[in-house]
Amino acid sequence: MTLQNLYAQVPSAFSAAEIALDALIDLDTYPIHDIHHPKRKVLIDRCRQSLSETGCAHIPKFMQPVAINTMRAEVERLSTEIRRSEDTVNAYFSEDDASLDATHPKRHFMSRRSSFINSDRLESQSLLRQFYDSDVVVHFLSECLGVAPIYRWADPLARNPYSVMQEGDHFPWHFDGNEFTVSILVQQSEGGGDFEYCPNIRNPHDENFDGVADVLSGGRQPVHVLTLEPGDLQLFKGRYSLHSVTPIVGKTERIIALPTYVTDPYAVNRPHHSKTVYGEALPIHFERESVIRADNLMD
Ligand SMILES: O=C(O)CCC(=O)C(=O)O
Ligand SMILES: [Fe+2]
Repeated sequence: MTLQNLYAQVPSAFSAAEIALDALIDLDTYPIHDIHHPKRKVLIDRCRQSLSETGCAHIPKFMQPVAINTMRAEVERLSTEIRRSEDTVNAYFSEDDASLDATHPKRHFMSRRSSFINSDRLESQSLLRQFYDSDVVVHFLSECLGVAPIYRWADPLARNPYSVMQEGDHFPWHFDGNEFTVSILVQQSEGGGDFEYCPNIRNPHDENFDGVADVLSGGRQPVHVLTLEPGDLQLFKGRYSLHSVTPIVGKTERIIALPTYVTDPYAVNRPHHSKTVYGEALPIHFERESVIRADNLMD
């Protein structure tokens, strides 16, 4: 098919913003599409303040209940695509480095068990994919973060997956390969499944290995806990804030959608990270393995 024919058949990038956003998001309460609306400005100011204080912003009931039901139904239909992985990992998803002292946080390995529906498995009409494709959403998030431009992530597996955690699954302390993550809770477990995080415990100028080591060995001083309700949105700086999800209690799965954003549109997860968390590494992960991280932080 020629490019011209293709353009005749699919929406352009510009018109991609014309998805029915009100079917996904509560635009009456959160008019993120209307750049002159006073409510939008108030919301962005609130998110900015919260992000600078705690590295995290929480917008209750951001999504329409019907959209959450549609996302839950998609996860049910995709249940055979769930990739379960069980492993021991350090907070950086890197391999052991015997040249470092045994007390170094890079040598602190923790058990982990979780499951993802990777982004490349989403249905073509997936609401999660539509949310991710919306330019209105990207610009709104960029303003909340006070970072521009931000991009959708090139990583084909990790860019907007569903995490589906079952009884006993847990995600120990770690940093993300991408800078910014949106979490949309689709279904809460009966117990556990709390998101714990240490705001901005590291930054591009300081890995703060002592502070990280303290939390890995049980220190609770910098730890915040966030409990989400279905439909809530959380915006989070996962590359700078050590974070974890506590073990799931009960038979109900915890389902959460995780659209992710970056400032470098090219870099992807390292192969070891991708294999450990998403169950596989694709050619792109090897091709871009040696891309230097803009922030020089360990991952
Ligand atoms: O499930 C969550 O709330 C966070 C998951 C997470 O940290 C990750 O996928 O990197
Ligand atoms: Fe994470």
